[in-house]
Amino acid sequence: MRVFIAGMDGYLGWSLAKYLALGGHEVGGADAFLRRSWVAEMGSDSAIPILPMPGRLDAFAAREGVRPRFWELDLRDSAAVRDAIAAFRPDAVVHLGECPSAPYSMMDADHASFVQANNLQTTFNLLYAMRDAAPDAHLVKLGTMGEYGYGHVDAPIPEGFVEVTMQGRRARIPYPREAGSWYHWSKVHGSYNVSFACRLWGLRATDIMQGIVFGSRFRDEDGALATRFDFDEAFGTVLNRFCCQAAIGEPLTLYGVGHQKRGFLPLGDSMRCLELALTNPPQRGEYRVFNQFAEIYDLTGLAHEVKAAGDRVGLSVTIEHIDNPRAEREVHGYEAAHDNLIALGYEPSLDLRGEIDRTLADLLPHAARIRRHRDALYPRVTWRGGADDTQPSVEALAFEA
Ligand code: USQ
Repeated sequence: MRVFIAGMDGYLGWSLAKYLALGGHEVGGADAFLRRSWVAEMGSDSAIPILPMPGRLDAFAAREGVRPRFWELDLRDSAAVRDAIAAFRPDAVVHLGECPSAPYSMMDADHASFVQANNLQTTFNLLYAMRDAAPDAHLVKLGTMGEYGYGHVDAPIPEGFVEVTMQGRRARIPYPREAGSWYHWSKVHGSYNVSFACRLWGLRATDIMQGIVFGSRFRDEDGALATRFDFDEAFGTVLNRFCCQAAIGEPLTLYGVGHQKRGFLPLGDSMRCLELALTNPPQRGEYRVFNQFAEIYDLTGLAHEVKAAGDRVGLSVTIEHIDNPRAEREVHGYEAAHDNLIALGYEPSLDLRGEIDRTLADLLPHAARIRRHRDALYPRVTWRGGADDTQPSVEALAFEA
């Protein structure tokens, strides 16, 4: 299968390029390296050193004998995107080219606009390029479990749609979204746009509501092939940040009470799920939704798992509750379905301890690198822009079921 990865230089993008190429797929991709500059803007860097794209491709070709094709282009450039899709003629397009950070989108008006504009524009450019140059291809679009919100409805979250009875009649409607940042809302808007494009032009798409991906790799490999690993407050996600904090003896930063629950999955599970979605495409005109996560964890439980992993290798790890910079529920129930991928053969790996041990082992040789950017571990971006009591409370923000 010929797969085009939009955003091939990122944490997931580079991993997926390797994973699919190793699986015998023909891989092409594009990137403008914006993630590298966003992380630099946050005063940080990848904890694990990464090569520039030509070096990555050379290293992969030398080791594996195949070289993914690469276009250095900005996905906001519609003509460049169309030309690349027309040249590569993909069977599938995976859209990993959005700005994936909630805190980055909450910094100020300019960052809010940037994240939403970037994420909608890149999606439009891919949709139009597919309509014109690859109408039979399958779009795998990264959405997020965060589209649904957390704990505002006391019932399990379904996969995209819900059956309701309205005035005595049955209807299948999109599950009500209740995102918690401008970034997460950009994914909601993207979902509606992709769904409309399927109805309008007969495209086929899978919208992946992915949980929080963690871990440093999906297999053993040498440093030249490493994927990036962020730990700053904007581009590092919670479990990866905890591992970096543990590696340099900084306290694990639990925001608020710390009983937020989220769906998580290791990097290798994310790759496996994406391949399952790709190799089992929907029909022309079909828009489907997969919830993609392995397990739901409570953040306090995760912090204790990282502390225990640190103890196993002689680190002294502490856990600190800090004022929550976000507007979110800190104690809530959370259940969500993830049956669609399991029906396609996904077996969640369920080895949280092993993943954390491996991640810590990968990070410890780079402790000095992380320490150089330790300030980036502490949150400065707040959802309400400061301590203003007149702002709405989390309860007021929540959707009343
Ligand atoms: N949190 C802490 N301490 C930290 C960092 C985060 O307690 O040091 C908390 C946050 O307050 C939040 C939870 O951990 O309650 C998750 O935060 P996160 O930064 O790991 O994840 P989030 O902002 O939700 O976004 C990340 C990715 C995003 C993806 C999403 C999947 O950045 O691209 O869409 O995870 S999900 O969370 O399922 O929506």
